[in-house]
Amino acid sequence: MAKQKEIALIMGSKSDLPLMEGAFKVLDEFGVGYAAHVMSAHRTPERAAEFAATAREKGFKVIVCAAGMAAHLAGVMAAHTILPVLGIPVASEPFQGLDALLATVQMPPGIPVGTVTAGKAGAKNAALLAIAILALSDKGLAAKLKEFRAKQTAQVEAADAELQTQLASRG
Ligand code: RP5
Repeated sequence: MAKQKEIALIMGSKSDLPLMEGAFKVLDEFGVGYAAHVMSAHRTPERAAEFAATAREKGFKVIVCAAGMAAHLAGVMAAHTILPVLGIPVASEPFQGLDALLATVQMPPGIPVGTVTAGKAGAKNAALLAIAILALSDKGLAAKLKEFRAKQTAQVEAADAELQTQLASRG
């Protein structure tokens, strides 16, 4: 049986795909099912609204949106669903993502968007945050998330140990 797609990854343009690949990678590593689509708050407004309005009944639990410039995608999606919506601001010229950050994060009270780090780190963090939301009701996923954190901690500690060895060898 096909895996239930629990996370919807929506990008405002196909040009956002290289960034969104980071989210695919994390979700693949955790074995979480997802769907990915190109939809725009401005270029395909009806399609974006319809997707958000029907996402919950289709079994999605979190919607992640990546968009640049006047990044209204996450906000528009959030306006049409009670699912948690996470927004990744994408950097573009000439404001290097500050425009997308403000458009994504500055939602009016009542319609929240969980805005993550801009750019590539944001794609990874959005996937991890979506996993953390699913892990509230999925013990297997919670265990994987703890394992991920422990491994990450060990990597940083190993990097520090390596640095200390290098510094010591300088005398
Ligand atoms: C946004 O505008 C997209 O999310 C993309 O980040 C940006 C530029 O879009 P393209 O001109 O590359 O299609 O809607």
